[in-house]
Amino acid sequence: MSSINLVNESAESIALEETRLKACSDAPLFTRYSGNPILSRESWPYPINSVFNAGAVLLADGDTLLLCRVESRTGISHLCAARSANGINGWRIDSEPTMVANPREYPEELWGIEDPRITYVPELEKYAVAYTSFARGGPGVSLALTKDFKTFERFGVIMQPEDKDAALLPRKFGGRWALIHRPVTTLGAHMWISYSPDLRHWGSHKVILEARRGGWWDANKIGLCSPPIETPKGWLTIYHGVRQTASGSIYRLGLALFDLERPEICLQRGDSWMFGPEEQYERGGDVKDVVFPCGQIVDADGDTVRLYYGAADSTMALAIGSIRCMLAWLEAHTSPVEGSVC
Ligand code: BMA
Repeated sequence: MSSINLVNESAESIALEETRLKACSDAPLFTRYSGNPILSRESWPYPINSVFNAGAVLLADGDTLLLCRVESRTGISHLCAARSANGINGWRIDSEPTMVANPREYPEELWGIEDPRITYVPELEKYAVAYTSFARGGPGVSLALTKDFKTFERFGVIMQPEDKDAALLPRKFGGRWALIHRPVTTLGAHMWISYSPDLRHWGSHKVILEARRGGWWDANKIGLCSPPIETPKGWLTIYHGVRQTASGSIYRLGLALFDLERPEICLQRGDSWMFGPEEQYERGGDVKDVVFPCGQIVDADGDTVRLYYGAADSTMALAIGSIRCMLAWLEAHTSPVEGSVC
């Protein structure tokens, strides 16, 4: 398995170029960092069970912030921020949980909060954190705004159970905010978009990407991974597909592209998965055979993508890809689209 050593400054540019060339030809489109996993329970300043499925954002001071899902030894998850100057190592982890469930005020958080996706919203000059709130009714989507990842303005549950895998798009469309999410309905576990004038009241719900059926790698259950990336060709979107097998589920990653101005319109969808569990830390853990990104950072070159993903619901790992290559791969591997839903 090829991997790159980003810590070795002298080898970094060669390794990144190798990564780009390799990524343009075929899957996997992402090359794992050789020092994976980058965060694990041993990294933590207080006792935990596992750290995984972190949202990611580049802060104004250049630090990478990961808002990690941390499962404590009660089994309940909270969120904890880890900051690093290079996004690879030297993580400074909050000494206490950064955001914990508050079931007194938000009963939908009774069994914890999970899997945050972070979007910087220039119009609000705030980060929007869409996360899973978990309680008796099942998982739902909750939203909070923050400027500093220290205090959070909570909006409570914005999509009732069963719903998860949500991210806000960073700007309005025709005066309305847009949220991608994954409700489970009688139609199945598909990806939807909903619109809102105020981030509180949501409507105009539409299916945008359907789980395939039968033997497909993404049959029956899909969901958004990290927030879509804005490119000149459209919203480049990494999603997960869940393959049910006799020995359990396999979580792999695929690509789709949505219209820039009308994000409910699917333009392209890759036919095969482009990244899946291969390494030991992805194949074994609390939940085996899972790669689950909730965040990525696009570097200053506008092309290099640092994808941060939970591995086997146990640790955090990093893989490097390229927007140019993902778009080229999608062009070459797309299935024909009929109508506006892929
Ligand atoms: C999904 C989510 C993720 C988790 C994955 C694999 O349904 O709950 O948080 O990583 O399952 O267990």
